[in-house]
Amino acid sequence: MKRRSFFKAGLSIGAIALIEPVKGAQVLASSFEGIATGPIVLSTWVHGLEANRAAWEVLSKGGKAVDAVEQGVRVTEADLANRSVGIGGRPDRDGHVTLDACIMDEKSRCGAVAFMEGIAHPISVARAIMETTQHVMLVGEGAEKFASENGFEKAKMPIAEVKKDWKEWKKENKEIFKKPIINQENHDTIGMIAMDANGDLSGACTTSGWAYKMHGRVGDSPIIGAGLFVDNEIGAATSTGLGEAIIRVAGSSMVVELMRHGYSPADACKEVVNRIIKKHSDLSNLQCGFIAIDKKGNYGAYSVYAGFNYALKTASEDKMVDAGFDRNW
Ligand code: SD4
Repeated sequence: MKRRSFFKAGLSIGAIALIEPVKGAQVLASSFEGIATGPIVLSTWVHGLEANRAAWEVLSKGGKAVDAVEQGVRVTEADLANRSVGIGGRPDRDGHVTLDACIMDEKSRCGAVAFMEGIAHPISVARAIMETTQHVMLVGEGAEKFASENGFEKAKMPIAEVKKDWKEWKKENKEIFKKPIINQENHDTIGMIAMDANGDLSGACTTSGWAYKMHGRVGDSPIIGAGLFVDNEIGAATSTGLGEAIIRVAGSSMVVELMRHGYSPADACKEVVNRIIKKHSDLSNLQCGFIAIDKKGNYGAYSVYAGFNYALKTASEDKMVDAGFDRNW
């Protein structure tokens, strides 16, 4: 079924009352979607507010979206209080903090790192892979070697407090396959998507992944098409939540593809969430959320469970917005 985007460009952001429906069209607007004129940046979760402000430093001066998203998520990577991204991230079950990140620009160029340890800013390594190599993704030791050879800052992980928590966790979870949970307390990945003054789109996603995961596990966040996708003709999307479920539906690329076929960003996110719901008989602790923006500045988000929100920044807005959701916890 084809859906149209029912919003007329040129109006303000966010709230229902500010969105003028195209004559005769059904009004689908709600608090979890809206439209922006001019540059816009969206990112997952509340740490996105600070990250968006760094991105805005770039966007408000006429800078490129790709620079904005890199600068933006670096703030979260450096935030020692964030337990799912960068230096303050939680380790896997063996005590290693393994980092995943990817970036994609308006020319559909992309770069990614996965299963990389000891480097402070995985997103910048991903960008360097995109810009200076013939490859898209480097993992593990190869990514670390590339990062050291190119002078990227190192960092000791896990930090002391996180190591202490992990030791406690180990004591309580002696069975090897005790399932760690990803739920409303165990998230914080940052996915950021932006449109610059030129109308170009880019995105970035960075995480230390599912806390206490199996050593070697890689989630959706560094996988182009799963954790992030940008098509400058259509739009951009990024995700957060249980990576395994997002990979199964090629989540972010599917959101963009649905927008290509006329879905609004919020409806595209909802459709992909519905596919995830259909494919899983056990939805306990299965939180996944998507945020998306289209080429006209429409934006929206949707998640399996309540509680997912995203940070929005434009010339006139700087706020958190609750995503639409399928169910309560
Ligand atoms: C992962 N999607 O590694 C990430 C985790 C996440 O907020 O988003 N946490 O599966």
